[in-house]
Parts: sequence; C-alpha cells; structure tokens
Amino acid sequence: MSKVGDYEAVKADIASLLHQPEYDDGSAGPVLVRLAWHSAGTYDHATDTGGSNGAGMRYEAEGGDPANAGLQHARVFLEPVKEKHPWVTYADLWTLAGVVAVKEMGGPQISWKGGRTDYVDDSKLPPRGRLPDAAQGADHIRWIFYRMGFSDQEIVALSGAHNLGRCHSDRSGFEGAWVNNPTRFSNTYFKLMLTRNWKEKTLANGIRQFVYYDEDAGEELMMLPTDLALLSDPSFRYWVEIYAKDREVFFADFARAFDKLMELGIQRDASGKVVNTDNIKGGYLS
Ligand code: HIF
Repeated sequence: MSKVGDYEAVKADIASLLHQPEYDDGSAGPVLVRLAWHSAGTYDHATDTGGSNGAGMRYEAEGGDPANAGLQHARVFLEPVKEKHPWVTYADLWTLAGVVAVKEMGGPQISWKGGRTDYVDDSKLPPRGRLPDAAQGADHIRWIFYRMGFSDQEIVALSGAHNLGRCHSDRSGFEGAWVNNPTRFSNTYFKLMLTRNWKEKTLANGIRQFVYYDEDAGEELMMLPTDLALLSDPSFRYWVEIYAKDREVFFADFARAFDKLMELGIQRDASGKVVNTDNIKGGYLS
C-alpha cells in the first residue's frame, strides 16, 4: 500500500500493466483511454450532472449502457492497481489511467489532478443516451459535445484519439482499427482521413462503416460515419487539415481538450482541491 495521495506510485503501476500480449494489439492502453472518456463524457453542462465524479460505471445503470460495452475489460485491467492503492478513488483511477496511457503510447503529457469522489447517488445516475452514436453525422456530434461545453476545434482535437485502438463487432458492432499502428498516439488518423479513398461497407451484422485496404499493413482500415462527418462539415474539416499537417499543434490541442474532458463537473478551489465532494446536487456530487 502506497502513501495516501502518492499518485506517482499509481501512475507507475498503470504504466506497467499496459503491456498485455494476449489482448487486442498487445496493449491495454486504448481501452483505458476509452474508459476515461466514457466515464467523463456523460456530462451535461446545463444541469451539471454526469461526468467522471462518482465512477457510476461500476453500477448496472451506467455500466450496462450498451454504449459502454467492452469497458469491463478496462476496469478489470485496473483492479490490481486499486487493490494495491486502496485509497485511490475509481473516478481518479479511471481518468488517470487514460492520461497515463496516452503518454505511454507516445502522446502528449496531459495535465491531471486528483480528488474525485466515488460517492454517487445512484437513483439519479445520468440517463442513458448521453454518449455518442457512431452511426450519426455532424449535427449529432455537435449536440453531444456542445452539451459538455466543447467547441468545434476541441471536438476535432479530441477525435484524434481514434488513432488508438479498434472497434469490436461484439462491443459496438463496428469492426477494425483506424490506423495500422493503433497503439502509437499520432496524427495519422487525420492524414488517412484526408488522403485515402474511403468506401462504404455494410458488415454482416448490417452495420455501415467506411473502409479502405491498406497495402502496407495488408489489412482493411476503417472510419466510423461520425469520423468521416469531420470531413464533410467545413468547420470541422478546417481543423482536420491543420491537425493532419501539424502534429505538434494537434498534440497541444488534444492535451488541453482531454484535460478539460476529465475535469467536467469537477469544481476546484484556487489550490486545486476539489470542493464539490460533500453535497449532492443533480445526481452526482456537485
Ligand atoms: Fe471513440 N469509439 N467515439 N472516442 N474510442 C470507439 C472506440 C474508441 C465514438 C465511437 C466509438 C471518442 C469519441 C467517439 C476511443 C476514444 C475516443 C468505438 C469502438 C466506437 C463505436 C468500440 C468497440 O467496438 O470496442 C464516437 C461516436 C465518438 C464521438 C465522435 C473520443 C474522441 C475520439 C472522445 C475519444 O477519446 C478509443 C481510444 C477507442 C478504442 C477502444 C478500444 O477498445 O480499442
């Protein structure tokens, strides 16, 4: 057991579990990034509900949302870290794991602060349907991300996380990876989006996605309808082109936007201490 508040020790243990030769592309990193994002991405600015505080995915109401299918793998990977550092809250552990995974996979350093609570009023969990539906287009993406308080630029910057990991037919129904090195954080996702000839394909389960056959990789890569919506919408496309050209700008903007995502619904005082841990408002502590 580490000293209470020794997040460096927790970070080191997260980093050392990322290598998982038997799992997917050999890394727990991508699914941990998805866990972090889904834990936070239920936030609604207008009602100040949802967000990473509370780690509601531990419970069926949120954890059993079909949008969260597969994230039990991520939670299971992290369980030994929780056992070793019982003082760390799940809400902190899940968000920190995403931040550590991005960095370890070659991405930017994202600033992160602890202090989230696991207290949740589970009669008032965020309703299902707050996470995005990948079969939709630009209007849906805006509806989801404006609700959290993000701009078009931040939406595109965040989207670069689809450089990581893959879709699983038994989780979302979509299938395949976006890039041929899906455990390395980079701006390849934006480059491929702009330069490859994406063709619509209907999978055996009836789900529609976009694919192209990558000669070098010897495999088919994919884009979701929501990914390609970033190309057809001029305001989104403007940023796709910038991030495809300039990796450093992408890394800096991604780091800021992901930090903002992890902080949704968390209120801190000037010293960074979380102040909304002891009174309940609107479902989550706020
Ligand atoms: Fe994803 N995302 N995401 N996503 N996502 C999937 C997988 C990952 C959307 C849909 C899907 C973001 C936004 C959106 C990651 C990270 C982020 C899958 C496949 C789908 C369908 C799940 C599966 O079958 O296993 C939609 C519609 C989004 C809004 C546009 C974020 C910006 C890109 C916020 C984000 O950070 C990661 C990482 C994965 C890979 C998970 C894995 O298990 O490998």
